[in-house]
Amino acid sequence: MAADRELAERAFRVLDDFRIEIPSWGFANTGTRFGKFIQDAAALTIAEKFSDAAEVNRLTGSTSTMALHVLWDLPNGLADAPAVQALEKQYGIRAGSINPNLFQNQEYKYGSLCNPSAEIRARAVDHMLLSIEIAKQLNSRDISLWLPDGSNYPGTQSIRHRIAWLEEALQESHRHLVPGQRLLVEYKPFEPAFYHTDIADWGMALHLAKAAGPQAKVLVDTGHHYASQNIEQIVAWLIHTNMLGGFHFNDRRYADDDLTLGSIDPYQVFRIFHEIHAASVEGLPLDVAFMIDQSHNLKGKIEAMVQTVVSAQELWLKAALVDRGQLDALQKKCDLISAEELFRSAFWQDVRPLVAEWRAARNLPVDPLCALRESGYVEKITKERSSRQSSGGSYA
Ligand code: RM4
Ligand code: MN
Ligand code: MN
Repeated sequence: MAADRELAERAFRVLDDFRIEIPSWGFANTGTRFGKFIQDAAALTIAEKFSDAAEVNRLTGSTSTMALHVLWDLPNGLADAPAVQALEKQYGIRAGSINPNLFQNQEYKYGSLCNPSAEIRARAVDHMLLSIEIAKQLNSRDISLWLPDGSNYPGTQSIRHRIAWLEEALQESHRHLVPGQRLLVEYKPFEPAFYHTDIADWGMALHLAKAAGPQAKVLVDTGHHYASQNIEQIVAWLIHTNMLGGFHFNDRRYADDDLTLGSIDPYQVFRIFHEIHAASVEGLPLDVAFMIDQSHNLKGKIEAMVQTVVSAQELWLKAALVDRGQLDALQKKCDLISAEELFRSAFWQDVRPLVAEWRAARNLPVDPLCALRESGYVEKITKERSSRQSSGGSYA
């Protein structure tokens, strides 16, 4: 009994500390490069995105910030900041990471920060600076840069010149950060470019973050790896070098699928979380932003976000429950079977009753998905929003 109490208390502490940021674009109509299936309940305005985010936070208790994408959420730049601040107050959700958008302008056809034209590069840097200003206004700590730049045909661009332009652009952006702000550099192997991508992997992102300055770190989007890449090893390296800034969580089967976290390979999320817990127990410096980067073309958006956060809570707790003292001893002895069994058992342990206990203790709905269904929220917004939905438009 006492052991049960101790376990529950440990679990409660782990879950109390768990925070994961949800993306505004997860509530909007988004699609694949082939098309979008419009959903009647999708959010059309930033106010609706805040409202949906508040609902997810009410149900899960772990998502008090929402990532914003500059062009989609603040199309008028700084002029939109006061409206966002009002929504923060109204809904009790804070603006989270600010995501520059360097992938929609026609002039970025041959690149943004890496465009061979100095004029276009300068305009892309201006957008970075605007994003940093917006982040300052909104008290957002992180600017998360995902860069679409690259080329489609061999020999058509100087890969090296583009590296140098990118270093300059990131250094210039870094000069505008205030203390405490961070520039997170995200990588992705391909798409939209299909021959070379300027920030294709964690090595390139690590170099660029180091070149940019001390407030720049690497962002790992779990969907941005080739099949069978060992992501937890990349995470371990980034922790070791104190360069891990944050995550975009989602799952993948083929490429950048943006599927629900843990829906394809929950063991991988567990292994990533294990690296973070292990480093934290060892007292290593860690300052890692957990964010979700998912958009659902087919699933209901709020349901999918709740499902995602619940999966994250469960996997985070499972990984926290690995007996690290014992694991360390087994690793040192090279007792492979016992070490693996200990590790695997934590993964297979059903923590759902513990999470439910925590929810009840914190006045959260014990079954968030069921509570969402019973609340009538989705029906209500479906009625309110359906007549205004239209097809087409940009990605989000
Ligand atoms: C990219 C990348 C970025 C996200 C956009 C929408 O593939 O993951 O982080 O902002 O998609
Ligand atoms: Mn991402
Ligand atoms: Mn992506």
